[in-house]
Amino acid sequence: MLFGRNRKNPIKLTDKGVVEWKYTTCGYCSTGCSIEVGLDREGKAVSARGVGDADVNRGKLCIKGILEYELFRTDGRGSVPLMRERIHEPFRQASWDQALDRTAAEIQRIQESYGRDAFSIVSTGQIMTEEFYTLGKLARGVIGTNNYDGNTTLCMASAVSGYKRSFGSDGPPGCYEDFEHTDCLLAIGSNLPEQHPVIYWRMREAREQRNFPLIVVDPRVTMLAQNADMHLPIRPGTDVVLLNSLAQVILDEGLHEQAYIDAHTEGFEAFRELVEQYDPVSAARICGIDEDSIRNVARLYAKAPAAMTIWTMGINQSTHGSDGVVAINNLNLITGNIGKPGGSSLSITGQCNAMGTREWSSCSGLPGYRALEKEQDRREIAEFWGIDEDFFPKKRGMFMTDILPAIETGQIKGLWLIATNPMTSMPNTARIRKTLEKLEFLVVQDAYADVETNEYSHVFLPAALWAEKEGVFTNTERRVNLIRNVVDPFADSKPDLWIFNQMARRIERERKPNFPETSEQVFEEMKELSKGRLLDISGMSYDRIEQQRGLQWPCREGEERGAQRLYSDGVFQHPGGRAKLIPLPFVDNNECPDEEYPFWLNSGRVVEHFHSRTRTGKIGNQNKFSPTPYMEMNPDAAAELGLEHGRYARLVSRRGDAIVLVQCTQRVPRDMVFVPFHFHECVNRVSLGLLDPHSRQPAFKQCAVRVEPVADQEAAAKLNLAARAY
Ligand SMILES: Nc1nc2c(c(=O)[nH]1)N[C@H]1C(S)=C(S)[C@@H](COP(=O)(O)OP(=O)(O)OC[C@H]3O[C@@H](n4cnc5c(=O)[nH]c(N)nc54)[C@H](O)[C@@H]3O)O[C@H]1N2
Ligand SMILES: Nc1nc2c(c(=O)[nH]1)N[C@H]1C(S)=C(S)[C@@H](COP(=O)(O)OP(=O)(O)OC[C@H]3O[C@@H](n4cnc5c(=O)[nH]c(N)nc54)[C@H](O)[C@@H]3O)O[C@H]1N2
Ligand code: SF4
Ligand SMILES: [Mo]
Repeated sequence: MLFGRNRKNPIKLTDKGVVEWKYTTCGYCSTGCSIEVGLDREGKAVSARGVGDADVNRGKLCIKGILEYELFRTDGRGSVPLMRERIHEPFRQASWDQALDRTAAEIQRIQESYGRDAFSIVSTGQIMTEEFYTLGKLARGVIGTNNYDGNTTLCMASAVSGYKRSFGSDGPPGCYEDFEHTDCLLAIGSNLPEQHPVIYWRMREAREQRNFPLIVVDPRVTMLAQNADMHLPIRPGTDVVLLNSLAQVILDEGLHEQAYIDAHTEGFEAFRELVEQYDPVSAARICGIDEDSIRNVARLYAKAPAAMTIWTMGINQSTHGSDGVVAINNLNLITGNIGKPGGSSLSITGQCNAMGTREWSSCSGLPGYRALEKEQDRREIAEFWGIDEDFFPKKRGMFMTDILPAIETGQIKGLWLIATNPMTSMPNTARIRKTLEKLEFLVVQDAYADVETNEYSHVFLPAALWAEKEGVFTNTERRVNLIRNVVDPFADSKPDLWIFNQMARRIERERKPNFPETSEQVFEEMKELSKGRLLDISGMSYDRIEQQRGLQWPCREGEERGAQRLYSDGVFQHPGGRAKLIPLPFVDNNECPDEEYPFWLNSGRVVEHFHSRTRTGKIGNQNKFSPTPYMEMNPDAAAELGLEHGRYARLVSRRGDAIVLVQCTQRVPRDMVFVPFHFHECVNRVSLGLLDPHSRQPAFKQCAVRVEPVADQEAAAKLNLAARAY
């Protein structure tokens, strides 16, 4: 019977007529999977497959990577430059010369009228590293504005800040192979199976071999939590308290590595004194994790021959984001778990090239992890670029989250947005809208003309996307991987590199750096600047990267492969070479639930969508899984308010409101709702985004809301549909 049915409907793979496979790297998340895109006889991208001998993904891809080749034909792409005198008027098509000339003229007008820093630039984590380096050269070396940052302030700023405070430099010290050596894995505020599916698969494979304990800290019962040995449903925003308490138990019970602490760290006494206040009984009252669980986890972690911690936005997007990262580093320093196989503080990065911007964009300083604050760094770069050292400011300027308020107060008059969509991704949409409307000049450079932020622009520059161009990305484990140019740019869109180079020609300055034309030439220049530094890439070349399916830095000239881990020798980047143990007192400064707003609002992501959905919202097989804005809500809480699964409800905060579909699930506790942030006019209409004092990253994960039933379901459905945008 079964045999017969199978014969009738045999599984058949469609022959898509692929005649050539081209090597590239996925452009969504920071896992960094190697992909081959299949081209048919007409050169059209028709298929994709994971690269089998790539160490990162070993042939696997997630749903986004598998369908990524469909991007080249998605709706809403920018085909020609657009211009208008005033926002909200219709755009008219322009030539590249017209659009670039107008932008250059506006930049210069604003700088001459209001000062150099009155024109601001905000970029992304999603263009090539060569493009980042070139943009940095343009922003710091030609335009000369100090108000230059990226959306990584919404994402990785706390990790960067925490690494710098503990180790003296940015740079995740571990790698994926650490899963194959670890004896205990602590995952904090990270939903790996949905947000980094292939890293999750690597972790699971390793765990099936050696069955090490997995402890997940997350207020939601995520897919990762369901797979854990222990799930700690922490009270939002209190991870520092839990981490201080783990350290307290470890020190109190003498489970720490005194020899490592003595040889490689400083500040132990002050640290020990502070954590004494965080005994498990006191800590449990604040963080909501019972005292015995705290003790058990501390013992498990400290007694494991090698233990590692991974984290993502549950830590970074908090008013204690930077402190949370330092607390993780403290834990690993006192247990001697840095730079050894299976022992690490591994921040799981977000966007495909969030690392590339940290390393090379000059957003937070100068290229190659150099700082504006250091005279020698300023001199080196000024000489290399052939410009005056005095052209550089001596201190970094504003972060993205300070740039927008500075537009509000009139300090900043012009803005250039590159591959970021703050109308959807920044907290408090109403405020962002007013801010953008206030600008004298906004230029939006994006692959999609229908990106929401473009409603507020004077000039739109259509950019080529992903494998329509060539360059490198750096992934979570510091692996530099190559994107080969698979197809031509869509219509008259241009690679971001080309756009930056054109702009450099149009800004008048006495002395200007040289701007090489091809990405490979730019890469060669970066190699030169990386020599002898922590992020040395001088041993790499495009061809070698492709052959090896990605190379990790540092990879020095003449080296066959890069280093898997940093700080294996126990020498850190602070002067004197020691890591710092930093005491972290906790102050509760969140907007917490109260009688009027009784729920925690938590937000994040789902596997099938990427951010503001400019891409995934248009790929049918991805969009169909969650086409409309919705909210996870505990069924008991819903019943109490008379809300039903599948009906619309109104989410209200002190900032605004949003209409969402109620999805009843035990995944969230009774006093919390969770909303994916992928939809325009949705969760960020209500979010607050208090800033971390060190990293200036918004606490997207914590604020207070109430939920109201909606009588007119039909009207709500319309509003909800409007938020889909695509
Ligand atoms: N499919 C898909 N994958 C992506 C992305 C995408 O948009 N879609 N985006 C990429 C990017 S840029 C990023 S930054 C990463 C983000 O990757 P993740 O950080 O893994 O994803 P999020 O859903 O933002 O948040 C993770 C978890 O933090 C938890 N959390 C909330 N508050 C707290 C808290 O106070 N403490 C703790 N411990 N946890 C808390 C949330 O409940 C949530 O489950 O994903 C990357 N990968
Ligand atoms: N409530 C809430 N808000 C959040 C978060 C959250 O968890 N909750 N997470 C935050 C985080 S971690 C992040 S990273 C941000 C992301 O926020 P954004 O960066 O604003 O979101 P994206 O939709 O990724 O925007 C990237 C834009 O770049 C365009 N693009 C893609 N490739 C190219 C290219 O090659 N060139 C050019 N020029 N354009 C290109 C895309 O079309 C898209 O419009 O959102 C943040 N916002
Ligand atoms: S796991 Fe990340 S890098 Fe890999 S295919 Fe999926 S989205 Fe792309
Ligand atoms: Mo992110």
